[in-house]
Amino acid sequence: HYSFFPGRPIWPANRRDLTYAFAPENPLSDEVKGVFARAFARWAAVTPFTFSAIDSFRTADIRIGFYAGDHGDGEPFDGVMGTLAHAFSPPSGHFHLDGDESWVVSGDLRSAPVTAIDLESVAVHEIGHLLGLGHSSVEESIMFPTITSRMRKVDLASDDVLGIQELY
Ligand code: TQI
Ligand code: ZN
Ligand code: ZN
Repeated sequence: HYSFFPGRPIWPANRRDLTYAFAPENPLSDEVKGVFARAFARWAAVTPFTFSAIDSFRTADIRIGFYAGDHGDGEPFDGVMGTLAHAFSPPSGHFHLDGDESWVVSGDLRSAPVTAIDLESVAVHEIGHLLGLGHSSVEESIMFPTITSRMRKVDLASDDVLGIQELY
């Protein structure tokens, strides 16, 4: 079953068209940007939200960056494996990914390195957190707190949809 953050924080009712931007210090390929666009689209399909990429990192609602190790928010990343990414509860919009991971953007996960992590799977999970979902006890759920290397799980389960539709 789905859960929420303590105090049930959500994006306020006048914030449904959210913008996102990538940290200017690590330019990303269009392919990587496309992965995030697809991940946002999965949530947009079942919520009142729209998500648009903009150039201005400073003014975007959701700010996405890849960082290695200590990156100034008190939650340092830990190198390969371990913590992969973190996102903060609404309406913070901070979405950080561990720059030391072997992120897989496309292609065959079976031929990827043993430590490869599917970027879209992690992005869909973290966007759930950005919107206010905590972890779920349902194994099929995107918000179930287990991901293994070379695993791909990108489709929202009915538990994820019920949870987000209770919030919005
Ligand atoms: N990052 C954790 C996560 O996103 C950070 C975290 C731990 C967290 N407890 C939390 C965030 C409670 C919000 C609320 O869950 S992670 C998974 C999963 C991670 C973990 O790098 O460990 C995924 C990133 F769910 F599989 F464990 C992506 Cl999909
Ligand atoms: Zn961080
Ligand atoms: Zn999580």
